[in-house]
Amino acid sequence: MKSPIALAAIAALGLAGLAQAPALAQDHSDHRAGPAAPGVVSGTGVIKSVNAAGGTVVITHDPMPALKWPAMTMPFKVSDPALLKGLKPGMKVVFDLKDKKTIVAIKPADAHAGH
Ligand SMILES: [Cu+2]
Repeated sequence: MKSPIALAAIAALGLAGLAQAPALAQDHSDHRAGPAAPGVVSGTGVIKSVNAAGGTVVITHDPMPALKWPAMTMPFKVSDPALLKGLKPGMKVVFDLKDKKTIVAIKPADAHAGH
């Protein structure tokens, strides 16, 4: 007959194994493709047109896996029309998009652009 101590040890191991599963699941739920700011994801694309007065910009953006968006051409609002200063059609840009609709940061993707 097995000792009560051995049975307790086996039970404890079993519980430890069960307790680990949710902990691992939690780690994965914390994974995020985008940056830390809530609701903001980064994207890249090419500017099609700029409407500085209206505070909008049309971008042919690359796929954005964080939003499950394929590549497409679409208009975006910018949080501040000043963000559009110096941007021209044909420019490759990187941008931060908040709540899937408002660009809060945008700049040429080429670090040497504008030099
Ligand atoms: Cu889009």
